[in-house]
Amino acid sequence: MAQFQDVSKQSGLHPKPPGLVLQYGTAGFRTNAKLLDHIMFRMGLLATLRSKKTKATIGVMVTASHNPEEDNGVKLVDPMGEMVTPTWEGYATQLANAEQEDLLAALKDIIEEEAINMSQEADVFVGKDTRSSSASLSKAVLDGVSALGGRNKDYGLVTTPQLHYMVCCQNTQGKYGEATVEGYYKKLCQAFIQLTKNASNCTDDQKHLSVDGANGIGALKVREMESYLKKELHISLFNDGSAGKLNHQCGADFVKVQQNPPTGINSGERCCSFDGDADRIVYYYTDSEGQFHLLDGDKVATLISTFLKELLTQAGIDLEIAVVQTAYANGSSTNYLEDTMKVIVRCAKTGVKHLHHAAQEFDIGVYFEANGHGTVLFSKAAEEKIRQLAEDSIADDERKRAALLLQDTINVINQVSDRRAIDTTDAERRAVSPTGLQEAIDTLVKKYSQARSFVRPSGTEDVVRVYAEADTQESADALAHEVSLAVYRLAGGVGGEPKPL
Ligand code: G16
Repeated sequence: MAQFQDVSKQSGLHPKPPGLVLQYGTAGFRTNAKLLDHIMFRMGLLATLRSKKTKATIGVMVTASHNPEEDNGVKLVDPMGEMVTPTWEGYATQLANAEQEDLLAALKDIIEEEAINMSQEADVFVGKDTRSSSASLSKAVLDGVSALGGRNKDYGLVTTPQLHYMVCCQNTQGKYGEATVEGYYKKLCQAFIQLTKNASNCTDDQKHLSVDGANGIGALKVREMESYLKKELHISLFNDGSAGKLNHQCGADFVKVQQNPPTGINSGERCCSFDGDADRIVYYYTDSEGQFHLLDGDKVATLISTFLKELLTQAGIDLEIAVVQTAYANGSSTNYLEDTMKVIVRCAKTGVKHLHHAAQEFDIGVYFEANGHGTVLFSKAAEEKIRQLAEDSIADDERKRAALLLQDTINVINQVSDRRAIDTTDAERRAVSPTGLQEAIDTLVKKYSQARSFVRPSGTEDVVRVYAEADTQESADALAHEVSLAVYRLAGGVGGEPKPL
């Protein structure tokens, strides 16, 4: 077939280094940018197949998010703006690792397995972050799309949530919004303005926010969005990419891990940080005694679910709210949600796709990873109940006002989503291999009060992540160090023993 001739020809321009094996990780492929040209071309091919299969537009985002500048990566976006389905993650790995001479066979295997009609048209939306490698890598994606006869729309520099939004708008024929960057700003900002107008007692001070753009795409896009906010929010932008390096000493991951403000921000009140593709956000402030306070994903989920619960009570609407967390959620946030807020709490594996899936089971599913990824999902039935009340001419004013606030909330939330020596179970909270590691962790945890610890291989970086909590910072740091040493010894660590924190 002519299509496959193009693939053969074009793939020669994006050759795979022989023997290189890469896995589709937590959020796609991610490694040093120099190793990714063939992956990008092949993900262009795969996105085209996925589009033919689903008869819908598919998204491809070129970004390595919170990773250092020299890395890059790719995330695939499914028709409703969610992360690509797990079966296709498997195909992505197969296609990525096929040696050059086996590429066509690997492609045909997927076509056969999924019974794809190759005469079906295909559309792929492509976006990229500000990394210097992103321009040529996104070009490789576009080459892959055209090699299989797909149509593409190159959105250029966009945040990951913006690309998810475009895909969802396109596949809902504009019902979700207009599939342009301007449409995105208009939809979100109008809802935000409405929400702040309806919310009582919003002072001028509360309308100011310091934003750390992580020297990445988030900074560019916040600048663009500012005029749509019509002075309802005054933004001071830091780490805007004009001087510093992407994610270096700044950004959501830095702030969360270091529990400190980023370079450039003299954190007073109301600050927030994005990550490198602006799909994470954490908030923070420093109190009058100079103490730094982080409002991470756990805290954000708690605040949002409290807010929603109050509105539902005022509106008199009976809807089930659940909060989905990961093993990284601080134990006291889980207790608070369950015991005080009386909301259902579920634990899912790390990765937005897992949380998203779990959140879809409820009328309202609030999901946040502690690192700042998250959103709120409203079921269609929940949206409908809220809409009916908002439009009900005989409902009393307080109930209607609550319903209108809930509607604004729905609109302001972008609902679309989203080492190997260690193997885990129980939503990654317990290690099953290597032998003896979980027992060692259990013994160490018992030495401390209110302590919890777990380890898991990262799916985005070549590291093992160690989580520890305890009643004091010193104990948590000491436990983290002891668990790191256990991992190092039992799982064959490299690069010298971990140092105390
Ligand atoms: C991605 C995923 C997140 C995950 C993070 C870290 O985020 O979308 O769900 O929490 O990786 O994953 P890991 O601990 O496996 O390295 P991002 O912002 O890096 O794309």
